[in-house]
Amino acid sequence: MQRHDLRVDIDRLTARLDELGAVGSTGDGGCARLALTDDDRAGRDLVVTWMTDLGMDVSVDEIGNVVAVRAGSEDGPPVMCGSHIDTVATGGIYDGNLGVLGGLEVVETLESAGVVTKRPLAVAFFTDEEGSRFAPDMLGSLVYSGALSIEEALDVVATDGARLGDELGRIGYQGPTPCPGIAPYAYIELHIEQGPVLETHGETIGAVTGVQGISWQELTIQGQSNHAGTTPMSYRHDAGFVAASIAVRARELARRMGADQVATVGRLQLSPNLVNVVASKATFTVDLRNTVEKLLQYAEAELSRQVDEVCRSEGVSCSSRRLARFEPVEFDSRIVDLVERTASRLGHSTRRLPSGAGHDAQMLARMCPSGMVFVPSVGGISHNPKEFTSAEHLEAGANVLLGAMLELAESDVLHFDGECEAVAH
Ligand code: HGY
Ligand code: MN
Ligand code: MN
Repeated sequence: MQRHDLRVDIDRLTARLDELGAVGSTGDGGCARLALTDDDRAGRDLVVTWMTDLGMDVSVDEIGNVVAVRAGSEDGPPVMCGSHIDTVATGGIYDGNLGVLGGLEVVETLESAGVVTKRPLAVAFFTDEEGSRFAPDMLGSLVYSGALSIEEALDVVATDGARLGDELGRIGYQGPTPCPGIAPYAYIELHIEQGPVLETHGETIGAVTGVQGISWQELTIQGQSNHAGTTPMSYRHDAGFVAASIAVRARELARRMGADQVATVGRLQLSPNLVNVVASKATFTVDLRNTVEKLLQYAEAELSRQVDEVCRSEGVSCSSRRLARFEPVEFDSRIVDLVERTASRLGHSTRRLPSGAGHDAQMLARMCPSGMVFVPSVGGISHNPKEFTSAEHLEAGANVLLGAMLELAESDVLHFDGECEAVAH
């Protein structure tokens, strides 16, 4: 059979997605495998078993990134695919998992066909992509790419107070392979879109052009606890009111800016969190994103001005802690073209679009020509147990990954002169 005619086995891929999805199952069709928890360990053990069973050479690095390599007929940097297998607490079974298991499906398809590629192939999963327990997000691939030192990363403290290095050791995934990792020949990540664009336009494949900028901060408002019944409104220094006002103003700001601007207050704790006590303290997060760096900077500055305004008028203090800040990233046009060309060759409708979500690919783009393949999310839903992508679309995405990786592994489609064309910040 010609290599171009090879196709994945969708039943095998969906069976693995279901089996991994059952690890940390939340019982409602979703799963929760927060980074470096026992459930994350169980998911890691399962995927490493599959990698080993495929005869791949598996390595674990100092931050727990796992890279499995299938030898090529020649040595040299591998064509890498992958993603993450940690999830948010209300995770679905496709976010991240599809990119890793899609990569294993590519390898198993080649194994079954007895095809050995010129360049080695690698399938990776990166530690703590979600960042919801240990910020920032894409932490493992950030360390892999050399943009965050291993020392700093190991000392990151979780929302539950645990130290990252301690948790990594506890689950047995603090490996010997040094970071930064080897620069792949190229990197390509299959991922669900997690938004409504492909479904709305009736397209099957997204040739992802890049990733929008991400700004995460944690704000702590310090007011004064007081009696909910006896304290006149003019006497109050209500941290709960200030937090709520900032959430409303963030929403208003995104609405007023329009276009790609989004704003989210996703985590909020009040203290003492009692029905009859004016809150003395509020700790909450603000997630701002935009595809244009200058607009993201404007949103940050404008919100900060409004935070000062609200705090002054309520007589409370505010401190803020940066949790994550990534500028927008453009993917290498040669990879974007390759994804689009491969999808068309396979007869799939395709659209170019930026990613609203952060991904490990944006970190690998610092090291090598990188890009992504999107498949539609039903209802645009993600980070929700209802996250769903049809088997037909999963199959289409995995076949585009197969075709693109084969071309990268066999030819000089990149006419690669060793430089990354993409401008990653
Ligand atoms: O937050 C994100 O965009 C990704 O899911 N970590
Ligand atoms: Mn993801
Ligand atoms: Mn996610």
